[in-house]
Order: sequence, then structure tokens, then C-alpha cells
Amino acid sequence: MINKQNQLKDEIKSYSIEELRSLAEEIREELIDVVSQNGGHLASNLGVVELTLALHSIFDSEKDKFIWDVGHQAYVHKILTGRREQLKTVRQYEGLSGFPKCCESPQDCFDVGHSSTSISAALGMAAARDIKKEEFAVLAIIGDGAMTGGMAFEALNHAGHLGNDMTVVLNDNEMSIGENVGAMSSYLNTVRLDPNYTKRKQYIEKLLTKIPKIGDKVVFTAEKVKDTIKYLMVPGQLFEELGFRYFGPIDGHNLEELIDVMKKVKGIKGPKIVHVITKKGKGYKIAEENPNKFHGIGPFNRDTGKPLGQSTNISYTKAFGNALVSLAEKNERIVAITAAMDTGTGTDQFSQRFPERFFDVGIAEQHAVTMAAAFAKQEMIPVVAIYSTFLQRAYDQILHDVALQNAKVIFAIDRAGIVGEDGPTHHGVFDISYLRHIPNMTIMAPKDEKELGDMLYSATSYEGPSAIRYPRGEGTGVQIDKGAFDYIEKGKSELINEGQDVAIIALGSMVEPAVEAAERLAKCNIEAAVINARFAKPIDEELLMSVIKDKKLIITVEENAIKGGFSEEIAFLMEKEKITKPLVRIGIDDCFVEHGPQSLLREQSGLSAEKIAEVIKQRISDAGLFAKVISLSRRKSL
Ligand SMILES: Cc1ncc(C[n+]2csc(CCOP(=O)(O)OP(=O)(O)O)c2C)c(N)n1
Repeated sequence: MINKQNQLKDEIKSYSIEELRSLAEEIREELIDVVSQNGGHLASNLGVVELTLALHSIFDSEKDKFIWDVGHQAYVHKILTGRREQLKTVRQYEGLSGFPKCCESPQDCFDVGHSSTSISAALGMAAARDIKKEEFAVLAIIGDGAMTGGMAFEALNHAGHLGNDMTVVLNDNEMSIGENVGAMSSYLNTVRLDPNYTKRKQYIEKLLTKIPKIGDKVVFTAEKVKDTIKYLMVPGQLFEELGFRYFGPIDGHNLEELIDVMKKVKGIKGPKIVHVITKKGKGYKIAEENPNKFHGIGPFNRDTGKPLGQSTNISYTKAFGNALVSLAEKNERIVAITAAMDTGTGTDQFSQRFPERFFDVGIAEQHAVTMAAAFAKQEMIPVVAIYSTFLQRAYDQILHDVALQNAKVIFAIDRAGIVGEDGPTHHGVFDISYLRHIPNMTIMAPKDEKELGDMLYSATSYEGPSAIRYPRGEGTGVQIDKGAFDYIEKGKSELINEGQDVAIIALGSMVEPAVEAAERLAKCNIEAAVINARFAKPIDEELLMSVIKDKKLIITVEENAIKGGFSEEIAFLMEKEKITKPLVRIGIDDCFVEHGPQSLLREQSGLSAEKIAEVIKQRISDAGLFAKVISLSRRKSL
């Protein structure tokens, strides 16, 4: 895939600073062009143009390991490592991934998409290198947002202890997706705000070397003095205490300074941290002024920054945010917790309305869940809003801290199902599987955005933990009366269509295509009953049994991995009730779904109305289930 002849990373090693500067400008233009057309992570990439050029000027990514944290900011790295031409395909189906991907280039040495993994990965590579007595540099490039994640702290702690040669490049733009939170962020702020820091540090270090070392007591005192002065005067001391040599803060848009420091760092062994200050959205005024919006964005007009393509219906995220605020207005026990994703999860509205009941914990999903369990123990009603894919991080906390104590925590699981262009690191197709087997857990999925509000409302009066999973994107456009909710009894499904031949049991986002599939089948004289399951657990045994007992074929449809998914619940029911009718399970196969448009990926995974109808018809015909259908199945289209 890589154009070996023309890798910019090799060419730039002989570039003057002037040439690098003009390349930086060219790259910025390309980034804005491509992302305005394809969508993607613009602001973070614009912020690391000079940093990436400096790293590639000094290190060689064919030998040295560049490990990007989260990986959303690696577009410039892709441009420099033989993928400049292909960048226009980024995030498109069969095009470049929006994240580092080893199968795309050997210079992407570690697959990523989730936050705070880079220092662990760097340490593993450095330790392996040292055992094998090889020689290469290892760089973890991590943002200040990703630095709030527990894994980053765990890895720093361990790396300082092991002492392997590696460099952490801390790309500090004072932002996570939105404003960064936490004590680490405040700490970095004190370092960042001290313009005379470097000069003072050099002066103090010179001074300290002059303290005479005569006799134990004096040495001890001298060391104490050194420590105290250093602590007071060296803002990077926290990292030094952890066993890292600290360099910085460095202007991340000053190529000379960056290159100079990278050269120095390359010559020093052991764990090092280079603290680089960058500006998110640098060079594109609209993004600089609104870095949150341009963190991850769909296609937009590059002159105005306005998104292209208007949605007609409100999104599930927005519907959730609205319902949460309405409920919290009447119930003071409701608190909302998010892990660095207030806008993404729609909790931003809640945060403005009820700041004292809102908690953005940073990129710390595990902590978010345990904190929620404790809120529940104190009779509060915590709503934890986290994307399906990121909640994977907190499996043990859900099991050990929430479910085991039957704590009433409500999980609002956004982006459940196929998300589209962000690809396999972000598809939320495992949450039913990782939640279903946990005792005490209730799992729901609404058929539309109104039902999402009803489920949230109902969950506030269920006992124990519940999870509501809903997809990325627009709702169905159903009418919602603000603040008016219908109670859904726990475990109660809804029969949408009667039909005497087959039963389609659909969950959440799959109810709409299932209804459409039934309409297609009806044209072929196949009568399909459609059930809106609503609950993946507990299931509505009574209603399900009444519908499926006399059908010739039972079909389940879910936007989750088939393995461990909702269909297993139906299979268990059929086994228990000794129903031997054929069961067709439609869902995500045992594979990772690649990136591309959400609708295309759904179609390819067999989750469109057309595909559902085709499979049912095929199955009926293969098994010769009933005569009227066999003859009809010879018709070409449904
Ligand atoms: C475990 C996990 N939680 C949440 C996210 C969503 N996310 C992607 S980037 C990001 C912010 C990263 O901020 P930072 O590391 O400072 O990078 P920047 O974009 O500011 O350069 C978040 C929260 C994620 N990728 N992984």
C-alpha cells in the first residue's frame, strides 16, 4: 500500500526550517480539504502538524516505533509515511482508516482507537526490544486528555520503575474533546503558564551542581535543599518523581525548538517525557475558535465551517439529553456522569442546567462506573452516559461494583451498534454480550427516540442496574411530548404486527427494518408477526411464547454480535419450552466490522430490511417450510 519511493518522512530529513514551515502549511490545507469532504478529526490533526514533522525529522518510523494515543491525530503521520495520495480516502469504505492500523502500514505499529493505551504499548515494545537486544527508539505520543485515563497513570508508574529507554511526548492542547478536567490538567496548566520556566530550570540545575558534597550530613542537607528547590522551581517535577526526565514546556508550533529538543532527547537514555504545548485547530480559525465542534466532525463547508447535509429528525443522543433534563427537573436524586464525552453523549444540556449534579470524570470509564455505584448506595440515581465501545473498559466495575451489590445505576449506552466511519475500534456491537450474562442486569433497547425517553423514565423506578442501548444517528422522527413519559413494565415486549407464518423478534434499532422486512414479505404472501422485544433481558416469555408457538420459523434480529447476543436468550427460551421450530439469528457475525458508511455496513452485515427479508425467504425455501412460500420464493425480487 505504501509508496516506498516517495516517503516524505525521508525527504524532510534534509529540509531547512523554512521548507518544513511551508510543508506544514501545505499539509494544513490538505487536512482541511480532506476532512471537510470526508469528515474526521480535524482540530487534533491541525494541532500536531509541526510536532509530527519534528518527530519524523529526527526519528525514523521504519525502525523507531511511533505509538499514537487514541490515534485520531495520526493523519499527518499517514501523509509522511507514504499515504499522502490516499489521504483523500480516509474513513471511506475500503479507504484509509481514521486511526493507525498495522495492516495499512508497518509504520503504524500498534492498532488503536480507544484512549490512554500508548504508554503501556510503548513500555511493552521497549521491554521486548531490550530483552532481544535490539536498537530502536520508542515514542508514545499522548494528549493531555488521554493522560487523564487510568491506564496512562498505571503505565507511567510502571515505566518509571522499569527504566527502559522510551519517550513520552505529551501533546498538551488544554483540551480533551471539550475542556479537559482534573488535577493532572490543572497541574499541566501551572507548568504551561510559566514562561520563564526553562530558563530558571537551567539556572537552578547549574547552581545545584555547585553545592559542595563534603561529609554525610552536608550531602544529606544538600540533597534535601536540591529536592526542595527543584520541587518548588521545576514544574515537571511530578514526572521526575515518577522516574522520567522532564523536558518542556515546548512551543509545539515552533519547529526549531521542537527539532532541537527531539535531537537532545534522542541522545539520552531512560524514560523521558517531552511536554509540548499545541493549539487544537491551529491554522484554521473556525476550528481554533471551536475546537470541540471540530474535534470529530462530519463533512462541512470549509469557508463557513457549517456542516453539510441537514438531519431532519433529532438524534437519539439529543432525545436522551432532553429526556434526562426533563426527568432531573422532577427528581433531584438524578445525577449524570460522563467520561470526557458531554457533547457526544448529550449530557452537555444537563451539565448546564444542573452543574452541581453533573460529573465529567475525564477519560476514566472505570472510575465513572464505580463512582456511580457509590452514588446509588447513597440513594441517588446515577445515569452513566458512555458509548458502548468505551464502556467495554468498565466490565469489572459493572459486575463487581454495580451488579453484585444490585446497585441502581442506569447505563445510557450511546453508539450501540455499527457506528460507521470510525470503524472497528468504535462499533458498539458487543454490549449485549458483555452485559447479558451479568446477574441483576436489565438490558433495554428502544425502537425509536420516544421509547428511549420512556425507558429512561421507567429505569428510574426499576430495582437494580439497567442499561439502555441506542444507536448513533437520527431517530425515526416520532412525535415526542416534552416531559411526558409512558411507563414500560420491566420485561414487557410489544407486538407490532400479527402474522401467522413467521415471527420476527427484533431489538432496538432493528425494529424499524424488521417492520419493513415484514412488508416486503407480505408482498410474497408470507405473513410475518413482528415483536418489538424492548428487553434483551429479562425477555417477555409470555408474549414471546404466545407468538412463536404456532409459527413455522422464528427469526431474531439485533445490532450486536450474534455470539452472546439477544438471540441466545430466545434460544434458551425455546430450549426450555421444548420448541423445536427453526431459529434464524440475524446479527453481527464473529468478525470485526470495518469502517465505512453506517448504512452500507449495516446492509453488508445483513441488517437492512431487504437483507432480513431475503434471508427469511431463503430459509423458508431451503427448508421447504411451507408450500405457498416455496412457490412464491421463485419470484426474483421481494
Ligand atoms: C476509552 C476512551 N474513551 C473515550 C474516547 C473518546 N475520545 C476520543 S479522543 C478524546 C479526547 C482526547 O483528548 P487528547 O488526548 O487531549 O487529544 P486531542 O484530541 O486534544 O489532541 C476522547 C475522550 C476514547 N477514544 N477512548
